[in-house]
Amino acid sequence: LAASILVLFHRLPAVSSRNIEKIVTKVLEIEQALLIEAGSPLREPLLKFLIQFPSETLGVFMSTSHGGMEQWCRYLEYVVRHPLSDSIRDELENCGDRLYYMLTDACPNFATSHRDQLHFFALRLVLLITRNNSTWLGRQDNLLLTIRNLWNSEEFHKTHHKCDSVEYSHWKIPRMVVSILLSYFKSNPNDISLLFELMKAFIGRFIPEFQFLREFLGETVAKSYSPEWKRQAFSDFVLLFEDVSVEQELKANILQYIIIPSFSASFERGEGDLLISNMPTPDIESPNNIVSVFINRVMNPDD
Ligand SMILES: *[C@@H]1O[C@H](CO)[C@@H](O)[C@H](O)[C@H]1NC(C)=O
Ligand SMILES: CC(=O)N[C@H]1CO[C@H](CO)[C@@H](O)[C@@H]1O
Repeated sequence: LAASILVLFHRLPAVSSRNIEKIVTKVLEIEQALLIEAGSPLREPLLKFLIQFPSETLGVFMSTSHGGMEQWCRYLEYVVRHPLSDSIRDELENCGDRLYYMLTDACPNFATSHRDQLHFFALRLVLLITRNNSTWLGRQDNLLLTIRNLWNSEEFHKTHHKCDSVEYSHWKIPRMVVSILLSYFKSNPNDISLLFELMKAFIGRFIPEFQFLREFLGETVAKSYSPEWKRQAFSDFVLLFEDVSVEQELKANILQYIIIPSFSASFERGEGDLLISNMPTPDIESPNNIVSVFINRVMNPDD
């Protein structure tokens, strides 16, 4: 019965956006009372109603009162992933600032008890948007910088290396962050330092696996990136190698996961000369010859 009432809802002009909060609250209460969620018969009728009011819907779901509530988050994720929800997805792309506020605690009104969930939820939404639109994050400077800083903070790595300090449902956060940043990198492959930073995923013990990152490095970077890109990556690596503030393990990972596989793939394909030097005679020692750079600056850095 409740489902048929909802089916009617999106046909009734009198039911307006002002009722969104009440209706959603009611439906989620019913689901909770009946202990049904994924298979609930109310989900789709409610969705058909909500997609008519994308901005009001997102306003309610990302509001200070509901933004960090798990059941609301799960329902919105269902909506955002649904094939009928183009209107919501388009509107969500306009919410970059809102997502930024949610991630940076710039909304003091959010209950602190919901803070972790709010961060998780904001990252989840960013991930869903980037999966759908690979260029979107490149236009969200603040958001991108915040997520990148999060990944580069020691605190983040300390927290997520221990499963007892993170709620079970938040174990996926490192993988979500890497996935978001990698998707940005794929559209901005000249941001080599970002790819280097992502090699922190292989330091220590994160709970999630980063198989997709390994595959990207092995298949895409090593096998399809140009010799010019690889030369640039190498010279960026040499600079980073000489920076004593960068931890050894990160340097080792960049070498192991990016530089060596990339160079090996090029050598196998006979691109060796292009890679080694852009000079016409690659065997002459020159600062541009990466073999001599490697020997002089990486293997014998004290000379
Ligand atoms: C993706 O995002 C960009 C930047 O926000 C926007 O201009 C573009 O229209 C979006 N593309 C699609 C297919 O939604
Ligand atoms: C532009 C784009 O890729 N849109 C897709 C986003 O994802 C939904 C499904 O989740 C597709 O139906 C859209 O076509």
